[in-house]
Amino acid sequence: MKPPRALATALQVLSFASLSQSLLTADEDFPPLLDATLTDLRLGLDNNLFTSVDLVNAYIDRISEVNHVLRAVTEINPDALSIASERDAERRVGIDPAKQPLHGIPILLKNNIATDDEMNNTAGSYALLGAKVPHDSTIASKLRKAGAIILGKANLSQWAASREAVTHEGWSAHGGQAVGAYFPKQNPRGSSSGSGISTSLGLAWAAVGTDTGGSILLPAHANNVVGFRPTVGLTSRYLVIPYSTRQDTVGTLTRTVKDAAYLMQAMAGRDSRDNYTSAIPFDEIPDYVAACTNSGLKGKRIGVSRNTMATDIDPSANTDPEAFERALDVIRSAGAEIVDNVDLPCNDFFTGHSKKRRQIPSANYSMADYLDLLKENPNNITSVRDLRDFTRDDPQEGFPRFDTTAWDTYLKLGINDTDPTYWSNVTTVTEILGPLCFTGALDKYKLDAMVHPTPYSVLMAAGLGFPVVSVPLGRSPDDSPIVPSDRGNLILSAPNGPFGIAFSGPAFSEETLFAMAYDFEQRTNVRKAIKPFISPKTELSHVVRKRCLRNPKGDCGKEFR
Ligand SMILES: *[C@@H]1O[C@H](CO)[C@@H](O)[C@H](O)[C@H]1NC(C)=O
Ligand SMILES: *[C@@H]1O[C@H](CO)[C@@H](O)[C@H](O)[C@H]1NC(C)=O
Ligand SMILES: *[C@@H]1O[C@H](CO)[C@@H](O)[C@H](O)[C@H]1NC(C)=O
Ligand SMILES: *[C@@H]1O[C@H](CO)[C@@H](O)[C@H](O)[C@H]1NC(C)=O
Ligand SMILES: *[C@@H]1O[C@H](CO)[C@@H](O)[C@H](O)[C@H]1NC(C)=O
Ligand SMILES: CC(=O)N[C@H]1CO[C@H](CO)[C@@H](O)[C@@H]1O
Ligand SMILES: CC(=O)N[C@H]1CO[C@H](CO)[C@@H](O)[C@@H]1O
Repeated sequence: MKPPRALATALQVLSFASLSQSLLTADEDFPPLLDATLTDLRLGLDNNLFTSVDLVNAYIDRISEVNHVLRAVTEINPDALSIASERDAERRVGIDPAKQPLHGIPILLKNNIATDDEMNNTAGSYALLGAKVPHDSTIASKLRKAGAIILGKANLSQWAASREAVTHEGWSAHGGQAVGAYFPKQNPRGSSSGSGISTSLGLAWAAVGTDTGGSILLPAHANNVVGFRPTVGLTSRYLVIPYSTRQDTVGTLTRTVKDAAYLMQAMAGRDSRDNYTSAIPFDEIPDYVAACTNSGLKGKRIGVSRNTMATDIDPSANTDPEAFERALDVIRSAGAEIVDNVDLPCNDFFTGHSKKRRQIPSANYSMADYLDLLKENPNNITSVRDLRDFTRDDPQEGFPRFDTTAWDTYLKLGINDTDPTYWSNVTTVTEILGPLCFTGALDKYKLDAMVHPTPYSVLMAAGLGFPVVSVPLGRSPDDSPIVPSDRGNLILSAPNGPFGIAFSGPAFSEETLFAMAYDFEQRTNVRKAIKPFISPKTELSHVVRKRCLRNPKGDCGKEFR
């Protein structure tokens, strides 16, 4: 039987369209780099629509378009293009994307995660410029094994915010002042500032950050990206410039929850050179990517602590109480139970007169241990005292406008973790925050997690070393006030300022956090609706077109004829 005439014409048009598509590549075939996910990039690479060299070129062009304003990236890996062309050659021979999902994918590292290559690892200082590590940090080496291309280093609040008592967020002596892209002079929050900005604008597929007390969560919140802060010990800190051994954790800034799962999967695991990783309770890291399903919230019990949200923990916070209530409705409609008004009796621990006590857990600097590992150390820096002295003496370090008050305090107290009172103080603190507060509440109310506007999730997790994931929730309305930062010439909140919502759980509950965060993200999907006011224009189509015009006979195939 012949198909009716109209249908036949439609079929003809269809097949003509797909035929012309296979002959001609259109700009729309390339994933827009502002939002490209790992799946988008994998598909394009694995189908030869573009190469890793194209990707690296596109990202370098995008960085150079905006970096003079945003100062998000401090160094580009001089070897990035040659590594990309090695990955391209490997892909032509054949790779197993299931085994190496990050194969040929460019990422940025916060400039405190060391690589044994041409790049510096300075935490944004001149003190460590030119210093050399004996080999890659464990994180960098795991990422390379997963096939990733380390594209460059991202700016940060200098020394991950351990230099000044009140930090200039996003500023480092060597990297300059990083700013966010959602309103002019936006405080990008810190300390993984460049990692948040770069990820949000598609200057790389994703970025790695570190979190001691909000350093992944707050930049994720302010820059409209997903921030994943794993349990301290899930990722190795070996050859990562430390702030506090007890609190530091290496995590991710990505545009989607599933991309965080891919990146965490590549980074998590035990490492004999960081004994905190021996606390990992499973022999094999759970499948975080598989945990990302559309029923991740179903049947979960999730607590909300109103007394935590009433504290002055972070008055800045571009938060919107109505958006948060709507989020609770989304969570309920996904089949989770919200257990409201959970009492967290430790809130005053973080505020008012007892504020000082929260410094106890951070008092140890393992800085000396890190410095001791350096193969080359041009300024002979071996201790926090040397760092403080160098910083005060070298005019490039911006002292005294940028001070050294946090170091001064620790040096004056003279305490470290060999002090007999250190560990008993830590035990006291974790008891107050844990059984008497957060973990106590999880047990008492039988909760899987708690949910709060992101800034309210920071301190408890930091004190306990627990995991948190922050997901974009909204933007401040056009009539919201313009609030300056208390440090630097920056704006803390203003119209269009993004904010996030955070799920917090007990130690090593990452798999459950991924499930809940993914489900929530799929139901709300707000990131793409929030637009930066400045954004690079270079796309993969431009780079591929340029390559094909230059060398039409190369491996261009039928593109852009
Ligand atoms: C690292 O620092 C050295 C010393 O200042 C500099 O010469 C070099 O260009 C830097 N490396 C990169 C990749 O920027
Ligand atoms: C790591 O080593 C320190 C100091 O030796 C010790 O106090 C701590 O309990 C160890 N951590 C783990 C997770 O084994
Ligand atoms: C560092 O120490 C070496 C060896 O003692 C010395 O030659 C060099 O001048 C010192 N560098 C600085 C900047 O003090
Ligand atoms: C650590 O503290 C102890 C006791 O307060 C002190 O004797 C020791 O010198 C300190 N060590 C370091 C590396 O500062
Ligand atoms: C432990 O706490 C006591 C009392 O608050 C304080 O005097 C001491 O300096 C603390 N020790 C350390 C290592 O933080
Ligand atoms: C790659 C890049 O643009 N680096 C810049 C980082 O910031 C410093 C100081 O502002 C500039 O000198 C670098 O060129
Ligand atoms: C400066 C300082 O106190 N460093 C100590 C931090 O903790 C490590 C052990 O984790 C000690 O070896 C350092 O001496």
